[in-house]
Amino acid sequence: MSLHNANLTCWNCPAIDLAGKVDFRACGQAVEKFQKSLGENSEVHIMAECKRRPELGIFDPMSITFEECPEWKETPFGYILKDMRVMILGIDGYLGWTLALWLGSIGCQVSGIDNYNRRDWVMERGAHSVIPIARMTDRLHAAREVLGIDINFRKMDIMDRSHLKEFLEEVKPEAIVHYAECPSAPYSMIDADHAILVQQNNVLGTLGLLFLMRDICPETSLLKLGTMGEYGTPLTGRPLFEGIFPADAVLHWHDQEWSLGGELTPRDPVSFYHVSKVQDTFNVYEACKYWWLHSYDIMQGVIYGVRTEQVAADPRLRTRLDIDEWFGTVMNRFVAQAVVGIPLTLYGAGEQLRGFIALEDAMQCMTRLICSPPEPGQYAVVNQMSGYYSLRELAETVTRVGRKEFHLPVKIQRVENPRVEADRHPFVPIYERLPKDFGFEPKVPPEEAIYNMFELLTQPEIKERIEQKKHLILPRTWWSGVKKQVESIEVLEEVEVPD
Ligand code: USQ
Repeated sequence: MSLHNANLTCWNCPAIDLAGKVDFRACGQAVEKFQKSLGENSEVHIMAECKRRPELGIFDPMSITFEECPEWKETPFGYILKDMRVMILGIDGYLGWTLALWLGSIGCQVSGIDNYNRRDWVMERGAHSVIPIARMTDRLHAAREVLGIDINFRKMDIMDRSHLKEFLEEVKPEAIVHYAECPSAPYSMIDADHAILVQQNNVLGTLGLLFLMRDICPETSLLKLGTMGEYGTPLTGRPLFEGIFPADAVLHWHDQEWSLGGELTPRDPVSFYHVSKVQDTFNVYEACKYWWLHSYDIMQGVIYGVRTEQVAADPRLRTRLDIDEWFGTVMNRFVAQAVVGIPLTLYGAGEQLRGFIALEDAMQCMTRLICSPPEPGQYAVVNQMSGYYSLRELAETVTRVGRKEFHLPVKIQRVENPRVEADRHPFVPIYERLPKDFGFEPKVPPEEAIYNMFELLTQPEIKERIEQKKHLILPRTWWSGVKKQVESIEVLEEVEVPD
């Protein structure tokens, strides 16, 4: 079967040099449509050069496919540029470090920056990664020694544009993965200082990056992490399309109809952190429009898990895992709670529905997207999740695995919900593009990721690290600004755990 990106052409390739050789009207639209709009006898042709194969001279970028080009090689995730230069912003984080090793293992030349903000923010809250993580120098050393991966790392703040400019000029990345944001909703809701810090770091960091890309590497594809939480959970049950209304969506009002096709869908974020992601959406969307940047906005569901082959290869290569109220995502928190005997904390009714994805599956999606760069000017969106569940269902799954496989007396409790969110609502996420257009197949069911987490977190050293931070599990950050720890509403003693 042919790979999902076999028929893409140099038009999508980051090695192309389009400057001055392309009609502006070609950008942001399908090539076929553009050519048709010019008419058969048009004098306008899209011409380009290749940065990797200058011997081709000036040529029609639609004439060579990835499958035909010797610079693209086959991998299980699609064709990928040989030694593709991928820069990861936020390379020291939970996702960034995992992706660096993953991409290195399939032959990418990985570079990255980080200013250790995540380590600092977690420390500021008095918490720690319950999986101990090595210092960056030791991580880099271990990556070379154990996996033979050389990572070009610079300690740098994304806001330091002059140094980032130099690094971009030096590396000339062919894809940029942008993870350099503060990922926490509760952290952004602590007080004004934290809300401002999160929005400044996320929104202005991204905005500065867009200008640098315009000036240095406009052909590079940008993979920017958004969130499913940008959409909120509309009580009408309107489907959560992939960022943009599909061509056949229609607004019907006062006996008239308008097409919504191609417009951004409404956003209804659920914290000041989520608002920062919505602002990013607009900034990236505009940059693609003004400067022909190529971008994927990746609306990722709640992530969980600790395992990929590479991070499991050596204790020094492990990625972080947070379980405190600010930086721990719900599934990771549940497993940690189960390990130290705290009843799993369902906020409110526990009937909230969310999209989820395991760490390893998220890595697969990112790789497939890196392999299929968008067209010039294209702002594309994917909803990156492998399934959706109610929090109660997940708590039951954690309970089942914990009791059956690890003989732990796991219980579930309902606690006051410190957030402002509907805890009973319709939820119709559309997440078709990754499987349909990019060949994504989820490989890790929740049970398996939960099992792997239990295996690691029940190790005495890690269990002890969870015990040390037990007091940071019950939340105190209320969206209302109230200052108190949430109270338990009930412990669901006799919860039936279906097989
Ligand atoms: N929740 C509980 N119990 C807990 C922790 C959380 O019931 O102990 C509930 C929350 O009320 C919420 C849901 O679980 O309804 C998810 O909470 P979360 O803390 O796991 O995730 P969230 O704050 O939504 O943010 C996380 C990541 C963020 C990402 C987002 C994807 O931190 O970076 O953007 O997941 S999404 O949720 O789809 O927006």
